[in-house]
Amino acid sequence: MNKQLSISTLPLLGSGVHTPQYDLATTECGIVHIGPGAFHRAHQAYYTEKALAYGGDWRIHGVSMRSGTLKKALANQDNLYALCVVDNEPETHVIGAIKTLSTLAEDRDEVIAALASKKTKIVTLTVTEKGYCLNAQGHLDTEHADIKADLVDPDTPISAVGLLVKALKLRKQAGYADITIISCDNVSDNGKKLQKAVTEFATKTDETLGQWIAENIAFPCTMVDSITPATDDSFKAQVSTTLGLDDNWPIQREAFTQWVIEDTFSGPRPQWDKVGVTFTRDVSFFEKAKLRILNGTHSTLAYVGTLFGKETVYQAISTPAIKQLIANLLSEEIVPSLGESSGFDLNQYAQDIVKRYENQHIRHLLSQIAWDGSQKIPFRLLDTIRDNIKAKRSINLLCTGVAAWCLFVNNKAARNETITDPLDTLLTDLAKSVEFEPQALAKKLLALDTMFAELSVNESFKRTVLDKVDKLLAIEKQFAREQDTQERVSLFDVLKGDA
Ligand code: CS2
Repeated sequence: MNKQLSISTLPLLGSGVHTPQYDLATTECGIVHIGPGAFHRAHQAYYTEKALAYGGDWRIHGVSMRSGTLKKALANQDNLYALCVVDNEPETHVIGAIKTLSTLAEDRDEVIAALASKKTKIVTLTVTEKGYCLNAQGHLDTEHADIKADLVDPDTPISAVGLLVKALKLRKQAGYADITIISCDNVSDNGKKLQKAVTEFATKTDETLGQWIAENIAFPCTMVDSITPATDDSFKAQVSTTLGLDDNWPIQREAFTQWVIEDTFSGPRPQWDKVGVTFTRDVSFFEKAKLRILNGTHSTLAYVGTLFGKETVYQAISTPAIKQLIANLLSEEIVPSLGESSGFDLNQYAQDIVKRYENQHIRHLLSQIAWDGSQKIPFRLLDTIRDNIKAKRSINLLCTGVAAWCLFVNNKAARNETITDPLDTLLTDLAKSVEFEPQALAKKLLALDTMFAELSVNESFKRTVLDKVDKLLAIEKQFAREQDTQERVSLFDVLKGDA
């Protein structure tokens, strides 16, 4: 029976395990992170862990907006956890950067005090696309239930935006403007959109607060990247063996990791620059390239791969017909949408990302990437479609991902399976209303202007998606009949044609 990972059992770890290189007993928090999920613990917490070796009170106070699961899981291990790099050259790091974990519902006063504290100089967020409560135009969705509730009662916020405004109101009263708020989510222009949402919300409650935030608080844009599959029991068991200690919630990720941050701060920061973080004046090209090339192909793999019976990214990209589709989607439609940027070899960047998908050590479930499609697809595929329509380039393969999502929704609903998406009830009801007829459902989904905005009335776009729905259904039946077809048939040849 293993002992539990904790500060007191760290000395039992073998020399091959990287352990905190700063004093866990005396190093205080300087960062509050909202949404300490697997990606935060694999990415920002890793960089901060390494930067802590260069000094400063930069440990993290993690705040879960709803679930108390993480706080409970790490409570008896001093919030330490193992981060395992699963690649050709594996590594194991014990991360101590997270000093405190709170849950907003249970620890509201503690959370507000941490956000308002003079010691806190940075707030980072990974609340996923849906956590920003934005509408299809990228503005604060004042019709969102959480935003409406917070506007009625701004002193007991339940949304991330409302919580930030509450904290900034206290900081304005105390004169603590030296804080930077950093979105670390896959949202285009993430810092700008967060700043707009926060200032719009603040102005509705107190015009001078909105103005103070706009004039004093920096919301830098970022690009974040590292493939971080969910933790499963077999990985947990493997970590216990590796460490010789039990860890209730270890994290795994690929070796590749990248963090690009716009260099506009309204206060101090950890020495992230010393541990590989890139600071730059303009993040937009990095962010657009990653969102479209990686996340756009990820979502396409998730829905097309699931349709053809694949379970993981590796299985999907290892299927010749699907790999060719992704290669053509990149070369014919996504990379051309990005234009040129000096010193940035987009074709090599795209090839490197496909190579990352072929990492046999990573079991990245398509079902995980398929979550929240109504929130992800606008950033990952629809913006690229808009640019290609404007430039009169093909959108056939981009629309294939949208069509595959329509079929994904239909199949989940028909099997009475939960669709992990903020619009789950609406999506399921729409599928039922057309008795799971794919074409009829696709037409109803494409009419959702909260997701498709002006594309919901673009006849050419809708015709193209409906054409891909038909073609995917036909080829799905052929693949089901003849398993080996997946080796021979060129999905690209089937799907490249215009409607
Ligand atoms: C994935 C991302 O789950 C998903 O939607 O596409 O989490 C992806 O793994 C990361 O953005 C990679 O940096």
